[in-house]
Amino acid sequence: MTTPKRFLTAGGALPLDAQSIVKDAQKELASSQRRLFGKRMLTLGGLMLLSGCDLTNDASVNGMLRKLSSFNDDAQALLFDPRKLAPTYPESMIARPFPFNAYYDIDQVPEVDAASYRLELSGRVQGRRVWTLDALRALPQQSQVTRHICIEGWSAIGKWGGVRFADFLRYAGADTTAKYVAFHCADNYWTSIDMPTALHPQTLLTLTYDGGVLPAKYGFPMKLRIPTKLGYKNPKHIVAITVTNTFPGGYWENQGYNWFGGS
Ligand SMILES: Nc1nc2c(c(=O)[nH]1)N[C@H]1C(S)=C(S)[C@@H](COP(=O)(O)O)O[C@H]1N2
Ligand SMILES: [Mo]
Repeated sequence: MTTPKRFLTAGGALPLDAQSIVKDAQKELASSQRRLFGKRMLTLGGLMLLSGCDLTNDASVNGMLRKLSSFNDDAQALLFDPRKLAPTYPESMIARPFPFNAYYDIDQVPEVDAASYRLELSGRVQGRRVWTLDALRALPQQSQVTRHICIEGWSAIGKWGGVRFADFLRYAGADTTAKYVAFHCADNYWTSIDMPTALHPQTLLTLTYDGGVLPAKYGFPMKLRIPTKLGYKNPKHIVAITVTNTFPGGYWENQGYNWFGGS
């Protein structure tokens, strides 16, 4: 019988089983990543070689977990097909009432004043940097019925309407060759997306929900609705948008949620 390999730090045996933690993280990798490597799973040993990690201390374990996560981001970005559409549904399938979710309770929802509201653009933007709600409402609008999927284990079909985000970026003179678009929200939430997703035809800067003005709980005055991404990549109450080549991270992403967050 072989004894399990122990991992030693300068101070002695590692209290946590480094190898099993990394193995669990590896199992979590999306099946998309397996497709990328054909039928072969990248082995733990292979990843250790690639990343130079030896898993002998906490820093090394954390480094490996970060590697796995960014590796997953890269794989998802490579596999993202900018023309592939998320499913759409008949209006009869809309969930009523639609669920509310945020990192706080519903009685903490921010109240944004419509008249004084301004959407501010920064970074790689040549054109108009300050937008009122009326200016946004004056742009061509469209709506779609899609499924919102939350990582916490629920999904619901809803109908959102607004401006195609790719069009908005062009109206604003944004550099669409930049890598990222970041969003800051009235409740201090923030997230960011890759440019191919920003330009996806179903990514909408939405101002309405189910035919009416977007209610406060669903993100008044606007929610970026991205049906190709998980719920946490769909920011509500957006007040600032930055077009940038510097990786911006996000509220949940910086706490370990996968940054690409494809659904
Ligand atoms: N500003 C802001 N946007 C946010 C969040 C948040 O807490 N604040 N939560 C996200 C998460 S995890 C989900 S599932 C959806 C929920 O949107 P809903 O309340 O319209 O269902 O909003 C996303 N966008
Ligand atoms: Mo979510």
